[in-house]
Amino acid sequence: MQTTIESKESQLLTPPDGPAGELPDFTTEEYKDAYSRINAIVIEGEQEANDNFVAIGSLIPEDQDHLEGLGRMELKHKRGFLACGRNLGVAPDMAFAKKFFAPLHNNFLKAVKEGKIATTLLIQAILIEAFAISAYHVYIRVADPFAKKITQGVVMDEYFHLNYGEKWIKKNLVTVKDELMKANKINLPIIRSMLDQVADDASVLHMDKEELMEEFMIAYQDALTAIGLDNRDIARMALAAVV
Ligand code: PL3
Ligand code: FE2
Ligand code: FE2
Repeated sequence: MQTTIESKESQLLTPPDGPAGELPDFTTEEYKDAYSRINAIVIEGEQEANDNFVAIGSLIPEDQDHLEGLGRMELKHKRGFLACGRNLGVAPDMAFAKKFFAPLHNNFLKAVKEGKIATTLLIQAILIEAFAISAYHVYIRVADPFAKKITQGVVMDEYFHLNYGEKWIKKNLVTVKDELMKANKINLPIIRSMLDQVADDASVLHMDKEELMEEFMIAYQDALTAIGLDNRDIARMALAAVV
């Protein structure tokens, strides 16, 4: 068969075989039911991300304006995901999403009260942002065309948020390393359990759990490298997800 440039391009655009690569039927009740929880999780996650960046701004006065700017980006993301649900005729289950975030959110609020900046940044700018980046990457491959466009715009911004956390922690690493390790030991297992909780609904959206975990570990380990940690520290931190 003669291969034209055009057909090569379309091969590249064809998703891989298997359920995670095929587009789901966005109109079924099963899809909409799963979407009502996943959509709520991202809406709540974006709202809490705004609140968290504003709270972190109160702890780092010299960056307050910048952090409030990051928060405003999160509110824009929230509006984008609200539109995704509306577009599919789905009402987000916000009560479910609030419960989903509660353990991590409570730890965040406690760290703010105690003035533990590194812990707040680990939770919001590293763990939550890496979770969002990985989930959005996987979702983009199987999203409806409307949501795909919105999510592509959002994921670019999330790297910017991750980058803020990386830079602050890197600059202060000598003094905050112990706090960072302790906070990671407590909060990485919570992220792991959030992933477990979302896996069944995600698979209805044709998002594969292994792929989600893989993407998360890439974003998380890249962030730890950018912070200036060595391979041994990174391995030690990542192990908190399994033990
Ligand atoms: C920070 O900017 C955002 C925090 C959001 C956390 C999202 C967690 C994602 C869970 C799985 C969602 C799959 C994507 C579906 C999008 C409708
Ligand atoms: Fe966001
Ligand atoms: Fe973000």
